[in-house]
Amino acid sequence: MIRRIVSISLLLASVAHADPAADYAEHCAACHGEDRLGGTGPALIPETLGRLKGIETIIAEGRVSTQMIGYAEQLSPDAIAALAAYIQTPLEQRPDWTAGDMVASREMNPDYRPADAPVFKADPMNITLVVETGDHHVSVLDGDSFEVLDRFATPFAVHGGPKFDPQGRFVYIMSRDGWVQKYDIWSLAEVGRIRAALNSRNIAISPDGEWLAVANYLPESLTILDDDLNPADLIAVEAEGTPSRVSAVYQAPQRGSFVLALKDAAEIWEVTPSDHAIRRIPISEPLDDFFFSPDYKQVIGANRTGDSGVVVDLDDGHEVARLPLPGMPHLGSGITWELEGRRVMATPHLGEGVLSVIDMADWSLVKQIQTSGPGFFLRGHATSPYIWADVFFGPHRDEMHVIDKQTLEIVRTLAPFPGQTFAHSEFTRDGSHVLVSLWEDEGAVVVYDAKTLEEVRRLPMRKPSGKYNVWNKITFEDGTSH
Ligand code: DHE
Repeated sequence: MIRRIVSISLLLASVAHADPAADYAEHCAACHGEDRLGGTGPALIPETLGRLKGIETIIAEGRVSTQMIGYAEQLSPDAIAALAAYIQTPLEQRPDWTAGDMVASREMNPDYRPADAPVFKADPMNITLVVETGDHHVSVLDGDSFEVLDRFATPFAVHGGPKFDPQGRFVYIMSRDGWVQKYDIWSLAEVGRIRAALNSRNIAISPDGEWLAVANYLPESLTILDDDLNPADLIAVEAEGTPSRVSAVYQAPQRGSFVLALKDAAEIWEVTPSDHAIRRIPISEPLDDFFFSPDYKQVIGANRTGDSGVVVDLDDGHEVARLPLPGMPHLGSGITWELEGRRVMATPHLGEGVLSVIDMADWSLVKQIQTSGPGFFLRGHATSPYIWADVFFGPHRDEMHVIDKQTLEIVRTLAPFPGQTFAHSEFTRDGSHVLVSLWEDEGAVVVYDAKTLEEVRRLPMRKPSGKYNVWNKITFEDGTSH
C-alpha cells in the first residue's frame, strides 16, 4: 500500500513538473494555433474537444489519415497527460471572432470548375452523403448501386445534418470548430470553406438557398453567410444585456425564416434571411432541441430540466401545450407519419429506453414504446410501414429496432455486430433500402432491403455517423428529421 502511494506521488510530481504550455508551443502551436483556436488543425479548447475520447492516445499515436503525428517518442506519458489536461482547460480570456477574421479564413478552391451537368451517371437526386467521423471525410454514395462516387476531406468534427440547396446540387457541411464547407455534388468537388465562428452547433439554409445561418456557442452569435460563403452578418445574441449561446438554428420554409433555440435566454428568435431582421419571442423558460408542426406554425422544444416538451405558437408567441416527457426527449430527431388518419410524431428520449408517440393535432401522448435503451436517431419513409429506431446508449447500443408505424410494436431487432454501436439510419430516395451505420472506427454502412429487412450490402467506412439522402432532405420527406 505504502509503495502504491509512493508511486502515485511520484507520478503526480512528474506530471507537476511537466510543462504543457511549453510542450504546446513547441509541438502543437504550428498547426493548432498559438492561441489554441485552430489553424490547419482543429481548435484545442474544451468547447470543441468536449466529447472527444482518448485524447492522450491521439497525442501519443497520432491520427490515421490526418496530418496529426504521434508524439510518444518525444514526450513522456506524464508530459502527454499534462498536455491533454492543458488543452482541456478553458482559455483565460474569452476569444473573439470578427467579420474580418471570417473574411481572412475564407478559402475558395482554385481548381474548382463547375460542371454543366453531373459528372456521373447516377441519379443526382438519389445521392446519399455519409459523414465518416473516424477520419473526417464524407463519402458520396450512389443510392442505387451503392458505389462510392467520391470521398472528400471535411473540417474536423462535422456535426449535425449537412444542408442541401433546394436543387440538391450544393451541400453545406459544418464542423464543431465553426468551419462551413461548400461542396458541389454535380462536379464532385469542394467549392470552398470559411470559418464562421470558433465553436458552432449547426447550420440552416434559407428556402431560396441564398443564405446560410450558423448557430454558434463561441462567440454567442448567429453567422449569416451568402451562398458563396461570404459573411453577410455576425449577429450578437443576447437577452437583457447577457450573451446567450445559440443551441441550434432551424430553417422554417413556410415562414421563410430561420428560427433560433437559445441556450441561455428565455426567448425564441426568428430571423429573416435577407435583411437579418430579428423577431424576439419571449417564453417562460429556455427551450432547446426543436421540432416543428408541418406548417411551421408551432414548435415543440425541450425544457432545461428535460422533463417536458413545451409547445409554442410561433405566430402569437403563446405557450399552447406542455407535455410530460421525462427522460430528456430528443425532439430534434423527431419524425412524423399518419396513424389512423391523424398525424403523429415520435421522439426518442436520451435518458431512458422510451420512444414517445405524440398526436400533432392536440399534442397529446399516444403511446410510449419501450425500447432496449435510450436512442438518438429515428428515420422513416412515406413508402415504408416501419420506423427505424437505434439504441445509442447503454449495453444494447448494438441494436436497431424496426417498429410498425400502425401497431406501434417492435417487429424486428437487428443486431449484426454484437457489442458494437449500430445507429442512425437513412432511406434511399424511393424508400426501397435503408442504410445503417456500424458506428465504429473500422465501421461500415450496412444496406438493408426496407421490406424484407434482410441485409443486402456492407460498405466499409471509417466511423460513419449521419447519412443524408438528397431527395429525402430537399423534399422534407416525412420520415427524416430536419
Ligand atoms: Fe448532435 C444533429 C445537438 C451530441 C451526432 N445534434 C444534431 C442537431 C442538434 C444536435 C441541435 C440538429 C442539427 C441539424 O441537423 O441541423 N448533439 C446535439 C447536442 O446538444 C448533443 C446532445 C451534445 C453536444 O455535444 O452537442 C449532441 N450529436 C451528438 C453526439 O455525441 C453525436 C452522436 C456524435 C457527434 O458527431 O457529435 C451527434 N447530431 C449528430 C448527428 C446529427 C445531429 C449525426 C444529424 C442527425 C440527422 O440525421 O439529421
